[in-house]
Amino acid sequence: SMQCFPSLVLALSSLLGALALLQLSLYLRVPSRYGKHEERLCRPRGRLPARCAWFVQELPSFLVPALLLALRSPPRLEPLGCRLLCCLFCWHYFYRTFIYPFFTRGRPFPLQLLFFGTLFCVYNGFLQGYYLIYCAEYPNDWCTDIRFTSGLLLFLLGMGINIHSDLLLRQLRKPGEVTYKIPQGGLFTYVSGANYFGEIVEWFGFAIATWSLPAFTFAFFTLCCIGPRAYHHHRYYLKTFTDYPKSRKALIPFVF
Ligand code: NDX
Repeated sequence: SMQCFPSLVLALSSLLGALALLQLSLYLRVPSRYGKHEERLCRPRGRLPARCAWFVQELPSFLVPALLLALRSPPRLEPLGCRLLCCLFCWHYFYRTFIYPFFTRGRPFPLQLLFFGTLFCVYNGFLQGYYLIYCAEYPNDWCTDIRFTSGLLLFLLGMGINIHSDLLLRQLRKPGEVTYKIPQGGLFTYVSGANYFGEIVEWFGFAIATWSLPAFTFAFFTLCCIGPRAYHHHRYYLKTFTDYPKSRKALIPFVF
């Protein structure tokens, strides 16, 4: 049966960190090519409807840790912190897999990115789940530790912002429509990438609550992945809409 190999956790986390840096260097200058940044003419490749694509891509991030949790033998009942944290991760990806895709009105998603996205979700789902279920050790009163409580609060706040902002984006379109409009309301009043801001707050909250290398590395990866995307969305809006609100920032309210 499986056991904890700390060097495996270290190796997988390091590779994730390296991928984050690679991503930052790739996507600071040019955006990742899906959604409003896809270059139609240059890439006549296959695409999958957004619903299928997001479902397939995100499913492993739910399934892998959920299976690890369910199949661990003997079942790990103590400490409560581990199971709670693993459930938080699964909860996010339950939303992202089973709820988000069924309501999205996004454009078809490029197959090539779908392939890498799915691989990424298997990898990260395994790393976070394996660490929490086989390696993490918390004192029995971790649930009352300031890191756990403040991290959990940030996680819930970020998740709320993320889900609400995704809802606002969806309501910009009628079913079947694929045009872009100026997002309004909620945190979009302050930033172009309100959904990304929420997601980043969420994963840094998770990192603080778990106080672990894999979770901090994943939060950093998220920042390097969707941070540049928020910046490119912002530039796209400024270029496309002459009446775009002047005071709105790219990612962080009032700052950047
Ligand atoms: N999926 C995380 N890297 C990613 C898919 C792409 O969950 O090769 C990471 C995730 C993957 C990426 C994933 C990992 C890295 C990959 C990358 C592709 C390349 C990259 C694999 C897995 C890679 C290396 C080199 C390291 C291997 O038509 P449309 O689709 O544009 O419509 C949009 C609509 N919308 C509007 N509608 C009307 N008017 C407007 N103005 C509109 N603006 C947008 O709203 C969409 O239907 C919807 C949302 O669009 P957008 O662009 O704001 O968000 P999107 O990027 O699609 O993300 C959706 C949600 C969001 O909540 C975000 O926070 C979360 O997913 N997310 C996304 C990406 C990664 C991630 C979270 C994370 O890292 N935690």
